Amino acid sequence: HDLMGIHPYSPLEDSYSLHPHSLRNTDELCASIVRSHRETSQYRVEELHALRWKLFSRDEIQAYQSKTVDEMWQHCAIRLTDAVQYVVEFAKHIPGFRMLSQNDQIALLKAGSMEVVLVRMSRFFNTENNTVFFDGKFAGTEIFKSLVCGDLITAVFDFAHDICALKLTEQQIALFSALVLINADRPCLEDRGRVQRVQRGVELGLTHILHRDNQEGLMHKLYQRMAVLRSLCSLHTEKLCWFSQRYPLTAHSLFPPLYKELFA
Ligand code: CLR
Repeated sequence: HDLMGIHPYSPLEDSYSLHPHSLRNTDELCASIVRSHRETSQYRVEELHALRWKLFSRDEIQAYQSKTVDEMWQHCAIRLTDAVQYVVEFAKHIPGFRMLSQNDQIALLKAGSMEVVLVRMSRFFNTENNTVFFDGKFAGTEIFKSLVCGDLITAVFDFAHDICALKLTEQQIALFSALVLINADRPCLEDRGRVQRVQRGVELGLTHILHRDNQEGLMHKLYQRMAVLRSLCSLHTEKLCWFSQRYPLTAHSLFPPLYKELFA
């Protein structure tokens, strides 16, 4: 039963460059991860590029800033959950993911879905004016003022800026996102060995496309960014914890169920 989903990427074949068969498998793995990324990324880069000077007006910014803390949290939680839902869809189409137990799928999504949203944020980011595409227009950090978590917002914007500086291609973003998700070191996994086999396949895929793009040096940088992602997500959890203590009713009854399920 073990063989169905991940057989093509079994550890026996990890010297893929010497074996035409597994090279083909790696190509196929990359292609399906890239396709899945494309189909779940909401906007194409060209579309976002065309919109990049569509900014919020002074009055619109004012309106966001006059929201109460709980109104703005609820609003952002809904937007984030929407983004997370696309990441769940992306995960389901990573070869091997659906062959993991439901427990392990959920454990990987709990630990990684927010991280992938943050990787994806770089596609929605304009580095020229430090704005992110949010609610149909580009917004600077000031729009999130009423969340009262300025440190998190600043850190998240800095991260997006930093990822943009790597100038990743869509294929590199796709494979990097898959690697962030399929991580055998996440807590609460039942069958680490199986996750590890899927992870090896994705790692081979990323190595393969970086090699093809002549950018092997990026691998090291991407692993460094994974550590930053972990710290951003624990900051997010910390903020959510703070918010739920102060506004238990909003957190309990007005947050989307998926947001609570994954992050609370
Ligand atoms: C990320 C890429 C997705 C589309 C998308 C939707 C919602 C955006 C998110 C992106 C980036 C981060 C974001 C979020 C809404 C609120 C959140 C701007 C662009 C900011 C950082 C506020 C976080 C607030 C929590 C503390 C609740 O495909």
